[in-house]
Amino acid sequence: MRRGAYVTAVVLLAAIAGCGHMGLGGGSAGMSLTVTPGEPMAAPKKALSVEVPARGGRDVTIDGVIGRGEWPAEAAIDLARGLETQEGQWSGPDDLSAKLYFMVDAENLYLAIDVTDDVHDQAEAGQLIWQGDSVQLAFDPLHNPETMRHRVDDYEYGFALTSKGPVVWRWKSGPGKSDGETSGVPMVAKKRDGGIVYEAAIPFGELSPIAPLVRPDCGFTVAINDADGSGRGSYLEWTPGIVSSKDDSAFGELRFAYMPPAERDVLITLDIQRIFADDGQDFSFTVGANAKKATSVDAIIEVVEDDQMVTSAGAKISVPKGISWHVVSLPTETLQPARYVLHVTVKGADGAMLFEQDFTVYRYSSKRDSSW
Ligand SMILES: [Ca+2]
Ligand SMILES: [Ca+2]
Ligand SMILES: [Ca+2]
Repeated sequence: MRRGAYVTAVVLLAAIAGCGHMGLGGGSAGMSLTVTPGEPMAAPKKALSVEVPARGGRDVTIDGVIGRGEWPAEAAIDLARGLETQEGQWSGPDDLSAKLYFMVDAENLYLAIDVTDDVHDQAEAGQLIWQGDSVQLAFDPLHNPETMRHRVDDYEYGFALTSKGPVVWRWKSGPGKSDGETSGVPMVAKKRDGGIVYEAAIPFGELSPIAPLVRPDCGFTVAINDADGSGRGSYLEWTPGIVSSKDDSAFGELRFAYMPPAERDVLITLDIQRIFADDGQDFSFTVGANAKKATSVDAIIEVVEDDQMVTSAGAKISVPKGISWHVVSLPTETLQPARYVLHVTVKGADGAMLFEQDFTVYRYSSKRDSSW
């Protein structure tokens, strides 16, 4: 029943907003959001950084063959020596080395991995493909590294050429995605003389919340595993963070070429900055926008407790042409200490929904409640 009450409230708000009105924000609720200029989520510039060019007019065919003119002439990452090896079995670049090529457009991250390897050996076809010839790719979409573990937004993908053909495996998936073999990523692996080529187009829907049209970078690293007939004998890693420990603070990064939004006037990404708010602290969000031309968007935050809307607040954000960042803050002085869900929506000037997500937050009072 209480869930039903919340759904009704959301529908009501949608109906009001659909009439071009700001909805409940600034009405009887008496709360308002403040908007200040922001910065992209803090991401220390990494020592190892790859500039990913826009695909532009290049035609990419995912066929396991690096065609003439298909990819940039220079490899973005060249793994020509064993950064780390197991049991000292790496005998040189002909045993294992790899070149990686990247491109980006609004839909996909394109990736070609040209691996030099003397013996193809892949006996698995599932989660153990890392034990044979394979590639492991790790992404930190929000670029929020935390030492020694993958966070909720992170992905770890595997590519392998198995007895049943090319396999794309996900050991770690981002929010709302399932682990295991995935058919959502076109990938072809094909042997060549003295090696193998993996070619893939990873849809950004399979890397969410990576959003290159708004957020220009993400954490990234790659490991190439080599078995030559007796189990994984060596591997190459661009940076640590995959093989010996899952550590996204050790990753390098991808920096995506700027691309103007093609289909919509404005694209929005949004991250929460504070989940726990003490007395005097706001709940705040970083909003990233990429606009074809200067415009404005409406941010609305509904505060929900036990599926009942407590209050809501809205604000208009002026968005300049190009990429811009804004901090939206929700004051908390009228909120009693409790767990809340913030239902956040951002709508365009025409009322179109640009962003919608729930965030669970905690209001507490270290003065009033010593149990914290
Ligand atoms: Ca190709
Ligand atoms: Ca080898
Ligand atoms: Ca091999």
